Amino acid sequence: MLPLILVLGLHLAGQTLPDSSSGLLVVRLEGFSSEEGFARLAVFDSEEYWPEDIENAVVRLTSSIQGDTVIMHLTGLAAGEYAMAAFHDKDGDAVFDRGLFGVPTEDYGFSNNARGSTGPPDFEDALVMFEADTLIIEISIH
Ligand SMILES: [Ca+2]
Repeated sequence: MLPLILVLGLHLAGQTLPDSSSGLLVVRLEGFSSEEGFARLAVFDSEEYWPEDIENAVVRLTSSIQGDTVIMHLTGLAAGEYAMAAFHDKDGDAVFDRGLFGVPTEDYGFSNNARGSTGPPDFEDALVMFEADTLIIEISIH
């Protein structure tokens, strides 16, 4: 076994050490009611734009939907605290749609599965710590 361990050790030593942006963020969105349209995710590092000003999100991801679950992978995100908002863009117009009195007409969810009492949850309640490692987040869409 010793030679194998030695070879493995040398191999690891030759790799680039992880830096602050080498982590992998995996976001599992579940609970889609149909495969219509797209799943959209926005990652925020500032309360200023939370949660609907997605033009100013750090990262925006879009995926087609198969079954009731979507898994998104994100690399290159700097370590830090982030809050995520996701929604089911059923009509594919890239807008989180609302009906009368601002009531959402598309399903949505937030990191930590945070819920607000009368509106979106507080930014702090949805914050997750992302470090230079793999982080798996699950968000229920409803
Ligand atoms: Ca829409």
